[in-house]
Amino acid sequence: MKGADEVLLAVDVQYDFMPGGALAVARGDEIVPVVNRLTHEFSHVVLTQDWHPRGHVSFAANHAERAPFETMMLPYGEQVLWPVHCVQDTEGALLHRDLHVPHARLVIRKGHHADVDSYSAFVEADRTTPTGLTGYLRDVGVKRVYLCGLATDYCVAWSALDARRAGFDVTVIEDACRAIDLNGSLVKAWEDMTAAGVERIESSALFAR
Ligand code: VGL
Ligand code: ZN
Repeated sequence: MKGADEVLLAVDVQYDFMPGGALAVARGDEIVPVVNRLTHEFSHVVLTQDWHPRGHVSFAANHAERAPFETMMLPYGEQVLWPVHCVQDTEGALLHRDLHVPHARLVIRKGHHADVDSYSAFVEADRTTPTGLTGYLRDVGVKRVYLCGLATDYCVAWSALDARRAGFDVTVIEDACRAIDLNGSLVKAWEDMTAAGVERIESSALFAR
């Protein structure tokens, strides 16, 4: 059992990222039992929840003549335009009901500012607005962040990179993640994470210890 200085961050295990969801991640549902097994190994679990207002800038539908998965320049940089997903207080934004994490301490909701996206659980896409997670984790003495969830190449990768920037040791549990994989984003994400010193493991490595 992992102690208080190691946190499991389960990213965006929500219906809109499951097969059939608004922004479906292929085989995203397969991670749920893996994440459930993992949560038993951690006394400290934190969840994230993508949580957008309906008028969110990342939705293609909120821009004239734009289609999902195109990119667009916004004041803070290039933004992928997504199908409408994880709208606050909708069914699609709910955490998967089979996710069993009674002891999760904190749910960080991100992407709630209408004009800024936030893949990262730590810093919004303007690269300046903190979510507060860094402060929380430092305050409670966390040294290493283990990541699982959806999607590997967006919210998991951005969170992993920001966790490194904040000075945490970081491990991504690969078989407890699934990717969107848009225009080579998955290969790029792993290149960036590896270069940043993110450790990459399979969940079996944790159960064997
Ligand atoms: C995500 C795209 C848009 C994710 C969230 O959870 O990876 N991807 N919003
Ligand atoms: Zn989103």
